Amino acid sequence: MRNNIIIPSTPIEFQKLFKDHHKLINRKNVMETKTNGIFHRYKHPIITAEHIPVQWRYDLNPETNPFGLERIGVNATFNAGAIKWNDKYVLAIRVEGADRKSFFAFAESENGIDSFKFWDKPMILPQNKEPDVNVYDMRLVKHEDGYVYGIFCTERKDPNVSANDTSAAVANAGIIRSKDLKNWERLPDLISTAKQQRNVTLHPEFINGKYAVYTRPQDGFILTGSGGGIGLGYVDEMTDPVVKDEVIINNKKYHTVYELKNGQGPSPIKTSEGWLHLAHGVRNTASGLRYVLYMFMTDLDDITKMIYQPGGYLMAPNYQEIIGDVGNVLFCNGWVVDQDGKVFIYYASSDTRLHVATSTVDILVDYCKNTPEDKLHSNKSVEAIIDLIDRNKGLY
Ligand code: M1P
Repeated sequence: MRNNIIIPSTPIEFQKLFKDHHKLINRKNVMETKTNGIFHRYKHPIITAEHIPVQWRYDLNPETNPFGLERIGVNATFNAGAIKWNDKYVLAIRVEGADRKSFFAFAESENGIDSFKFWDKPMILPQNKEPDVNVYDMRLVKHEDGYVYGIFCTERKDPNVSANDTSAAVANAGIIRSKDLKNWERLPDLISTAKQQRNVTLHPEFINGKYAVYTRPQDGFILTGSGGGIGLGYVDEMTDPVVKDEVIINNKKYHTVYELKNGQGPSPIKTSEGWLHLAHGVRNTASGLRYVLYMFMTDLDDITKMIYQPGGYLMAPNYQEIIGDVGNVLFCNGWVVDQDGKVFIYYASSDTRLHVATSTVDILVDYCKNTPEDKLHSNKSVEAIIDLIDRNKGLY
């Protein structure tokens, strides 16, 4: 029986956990040299479950944890809202525990590509009368009214199904706001005519004195049903967030990368040529849903008007990103633009880990303006290639 004796953990073993964690979070990231010119990926994911501080997961007291066991497991870190705040790149990360509950935890970095450090504690979200069961995918947006808004999905069990149905849920947009990212005020959840809402975010400027919100009206929890598409509606006061005059500005469409559903990513970036949008598009395949990132631009004066939409995707999961808890998924709800026009795209792969890709405003505008649009027929796609070949004659 001697071989079965378990030796209690000692403080030395905890020290190793801290040492390994320190090494991981201080690891330098490296830009991948292979690029299509539009964006650069980076070698390492910027946040994984292993980046979660040791003291959030372990009871470090040998008296109460004699075997040195992990007490609270973290399953995944993904889908982060992003903002530049006091010269730091700050992320509101979706952390999913081993118990499947998602919550938000903030982390910051000096350079936006590595050494992200979590703030002291994860966030306790202020609650409304009906508590959130699960929360995720926060968009952070600095609005011209002076507040930073955090708009996220709040999920609760569907009250209108039989007691046997333990998985039907209702999703809506929860709203908080702050002036310092530390003290948050909870506002009422979004009030719209759709049965469910996900992927909601705020336009950073007033439009005719009103708040403009990007929505994704949907009938069901997974499938959008008769709803769907990226919507835009108007709210008089965020303290009474009733969406009025909602229109669909970017619909799902047959035989595109957003055939089944789509959703606005982070709030759009203002450029001299229009508003840059990043979104996700979903289609069905024999191996399940495939989520990719795509872009479009809307008019500076009329934000309901699409001015450019390149065909196809900007980013799709690569061979490492394709595997995870929910495979074949890229999702983005946070990006940051620097004064010099550099863009940091914080995207997650397969609902498991968080990455960064970099580009610039000028390059993304050029990409939107000059990539052929999807003309919805194979022969039209071939015509675009032949047009390019002809224009390239004598150039190679
Ligand atoms: O699992 C993929 C994504 O599914 C949902 O996105 P959508 O509402 O567009 O289908 C969200 O749960 C998202 O968090 C998740 O990454």
